[in-house]
Amino acid sequence: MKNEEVARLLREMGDLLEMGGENGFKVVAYRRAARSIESMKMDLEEVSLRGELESIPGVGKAIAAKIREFLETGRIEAHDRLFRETPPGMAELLAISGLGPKTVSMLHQRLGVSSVEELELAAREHRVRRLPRMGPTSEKNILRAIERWKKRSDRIPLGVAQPLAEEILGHLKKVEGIGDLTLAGSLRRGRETVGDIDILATSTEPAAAILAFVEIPAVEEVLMRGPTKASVIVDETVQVDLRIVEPRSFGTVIQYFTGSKEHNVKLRQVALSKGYSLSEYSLKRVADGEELFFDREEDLYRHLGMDWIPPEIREDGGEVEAALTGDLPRLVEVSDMKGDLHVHSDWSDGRHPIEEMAFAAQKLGYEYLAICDHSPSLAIANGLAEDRLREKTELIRRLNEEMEGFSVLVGTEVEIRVDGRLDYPDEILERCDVVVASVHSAYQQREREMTNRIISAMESEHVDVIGHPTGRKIGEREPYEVDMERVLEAAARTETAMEINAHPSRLDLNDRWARRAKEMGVTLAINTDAHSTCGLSVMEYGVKTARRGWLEKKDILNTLGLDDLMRYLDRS
Ligand code: DGT
Ligand code: CA
Ligand code: CA
Ligand code: ZN
Repeated sequence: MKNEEVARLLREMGDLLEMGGENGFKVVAYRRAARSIESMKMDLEEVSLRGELESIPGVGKAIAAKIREFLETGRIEAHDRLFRETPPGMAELLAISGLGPKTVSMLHQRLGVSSVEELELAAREHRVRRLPRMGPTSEKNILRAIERWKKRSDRIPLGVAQPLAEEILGHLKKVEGIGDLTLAGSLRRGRETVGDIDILATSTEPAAAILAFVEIPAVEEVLMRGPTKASVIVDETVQVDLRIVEPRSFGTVIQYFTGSKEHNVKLRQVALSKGYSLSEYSLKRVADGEELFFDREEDLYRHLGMDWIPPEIREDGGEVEAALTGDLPRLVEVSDMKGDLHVHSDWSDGRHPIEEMAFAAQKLGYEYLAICDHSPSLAIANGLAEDRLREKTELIRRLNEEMEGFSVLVGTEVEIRVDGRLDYPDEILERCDVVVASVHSAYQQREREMTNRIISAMESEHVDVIGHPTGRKIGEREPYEVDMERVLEAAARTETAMEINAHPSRLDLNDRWARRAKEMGVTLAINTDAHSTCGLSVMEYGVKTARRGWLEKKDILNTLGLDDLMRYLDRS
């Protein structure tokens, strides 16, 4: 689907124009077109083929021509030109949170600011507070946002790295001579961000394998190339390392390169205590220097007197001790998931109709899907007024009569308002099968207020799940200030499930809080928050996060079959 890319470019054009001092209809037109294209269900290519581009709200002759240009050439020349004409530092200013194009334009015109450094200086010298609509507080906020921007990590989100890695594995799999092939490093451990992509393989012809690797079309640069290993760059900034390994030590090598470093240190201690020295390639008996090789990881762990440890928990968080005593958890798996309790449809800000979401979920082998559209106060996401929710409920009832072996559940993602009240009255919530309650506003509240706000939502007997409980977006937005220990205590007491939002930019709760929640007796739910049928597939990231939090099937609400789930939801 080209829709998202086109919408992004058009929106960027609006921003760039506005930064350049343009205002009025042109800026508005680009944004309006971007919005309609984003929420459109049909593929732009198809619309263009039918000659109907101009029937899209906000798209006139000029914008339609630009869309056609993109569909034919993959670029929009006017966009590239605007980008070239904007001083490079200014586009970067947009990445400072709280700064929109209008403010950036004013900063440029009044203070001559065209880079983050210049903005920082201007704020420190108190020149910013003298501008219209600015003051000491906004100056302080800008400085704080700049600090955060400087600390932003260049680590790659799991949701970007995993598909890239799979694409590369797909190419390598077809190369002559390659035998075993696996991911290693933090990506195999399922960390929420990774420094690079580590791949290990065996091959009867290492040189040919390395050659094939550096020639994969996605490779943009070759950093290093030797007889058995190479490092390349894909997707502008992502480093991929490939190592070709001897088959007889494959198990030992993948163990080493899967890490974590801390886990490996602990494992070497265990080896020493049993009279072995563990290296990258082998296990050596200290007494007589005899070297043992393992082609499978399982055999290495077993030889050290322990169970095989799933990569996700190899972080020196007690897993080595548990493996030695046979007390490892049986971690939850994607195939344990029986449904998804938080997705959106085109009734609010989702892209696809309820039927399509339901069919897609059924195809994944689920038994149920809860359609949780937004509530009225989230107007930008087209939240549902009460009568529309009733209408939607009717539609779901009819749909359920048609579907076999699958149930669509009536849900809502209800706003937790600033004061902790919910955005629908009790009699509406009562009629929903599943109520997810979430915070989408007033992120700046103080910790006490935010904590109490979420806890009061949990006190409602209708609330089943707290959605994305800390509000963070990886690399984009810090979690809001909240006393999570108190929230989890309340979750245990009120028997409210905590969500692990599986969207790779959220993963919220994160692995550590998920583990803490389990310790405190809280039930978790792993939900995708899908806004389209493709969005359902991010479940794997949520499950990885749950596994990193040591969670088992029994800790997770939506591993229950439909009947057990309904009994659980109806209790009170
Ligand atoms: P990343 O890439 O920063 O997300 O994290 P990792 O864990 O993938 O680290 P990376 O790519 O530097 O190395 C992959 C694995 O190799 C790492 O998890 C453990 C192992 N390793 C690398 N360097 C060392 C080291 O100096 N000591 C030990 N014990 N293991 C190492
Ligand atoms: Ca790595
Ligand atoms: Ca590496
Ligand atoms: Zn949502």
